[in-house]
Amino acid sequence: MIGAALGAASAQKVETPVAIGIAVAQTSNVALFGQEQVAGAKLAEKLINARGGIGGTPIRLVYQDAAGDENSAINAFQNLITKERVVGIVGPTLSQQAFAADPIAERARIPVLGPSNTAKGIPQIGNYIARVSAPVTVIAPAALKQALKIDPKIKRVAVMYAQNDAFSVSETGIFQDTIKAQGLTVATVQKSQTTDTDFTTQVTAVLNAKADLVVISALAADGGNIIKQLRQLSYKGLIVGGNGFNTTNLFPVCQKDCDGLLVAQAYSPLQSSATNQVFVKEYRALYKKDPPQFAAQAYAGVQVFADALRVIDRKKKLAQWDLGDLRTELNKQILAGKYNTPLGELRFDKEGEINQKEFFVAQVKMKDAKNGSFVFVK
Ligand code: ILE
Repeated sequence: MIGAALGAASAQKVETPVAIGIAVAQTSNVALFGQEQVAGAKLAEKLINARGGIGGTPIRLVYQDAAGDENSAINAFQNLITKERVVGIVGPTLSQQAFAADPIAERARIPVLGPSNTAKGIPQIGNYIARVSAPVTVIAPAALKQALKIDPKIKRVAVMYAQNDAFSVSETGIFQDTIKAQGLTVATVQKSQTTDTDFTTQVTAVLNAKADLVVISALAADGGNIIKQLRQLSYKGLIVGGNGFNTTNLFPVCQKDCDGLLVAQAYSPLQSSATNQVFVKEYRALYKKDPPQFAAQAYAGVQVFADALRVIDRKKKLAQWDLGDLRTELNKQILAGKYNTPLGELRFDKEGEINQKEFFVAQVKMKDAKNGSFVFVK
């Protein structure tokens, strides 16, 4: 069996407990999101196993740090596929990483559920790639429309985005289309890098453009600094942040200047389904806080794998499957099923794109310099 670790998946039986790979950012700036994903995945493993796992067989999550760059994500995927022989992978954290790592899984025929990849084109990477994270096309417009509700006099919108990040590029495209479709003017478009820390040039251009709304597509560390520097240089209007701003880990970065930020949400602890209310209660009991979107999505990713595996297991016990055959069957079953998750009822289209019904918008309310919360306004 030692040699089998290097051999083709097709000659291997499925091991129990059933291994599911989690390849998210546990280090780097991207861990600002990844931490929440690990928290969500851990709770899923705990609850699924407490309820009997897959027809009596427990699941076992295998973590590989995908960090914040493409190579780390590729290595994490390769380890999970060949060494850990997982049945499927939840990951990576960034779309930028998914475009590099997902093709590895596609070639090895391992189902992947993107837990937070929201750029356009992710499910189209391959037949084995689906996602539980609603794309920019459906989420991004919500926060912008909320800003217009709060301040109907908004006319001139400044757009900022991280040009070295696939998701940010994708999201800003949707934001800019929505701005125009709402009859507003794009007053300026400012580009930065996710690794930048000084945004004086861009912020100065935004102020010169006399914008009455700023819309930013970036990740949490750079994005938080952009907000801080906008306020330091006296920008007074509303700010809409994209999906990269959807974590309380942003608060220590922009501190009191995070106050008032609008961010669309693919998840709300207030969503009333029984499944979500149990999830919220268990999350609070374990972590002493409300579940954030990235935790809920990672939880949903693990849950979808478990629910689909359960259907397969009822036809033929998982331990009797050939690993390669099971991965293919699992991929088919994921796309065929319907799932009651904390995100609400989910299905996938035939390409693996998520079909989710409810979206929300929250506004940041800071209590003091470092602590605050997302207050749901829609
Ligand atoms: N949604 C983004 C992406 O697809 C980030 C994920 C914010 C954490 O890359």
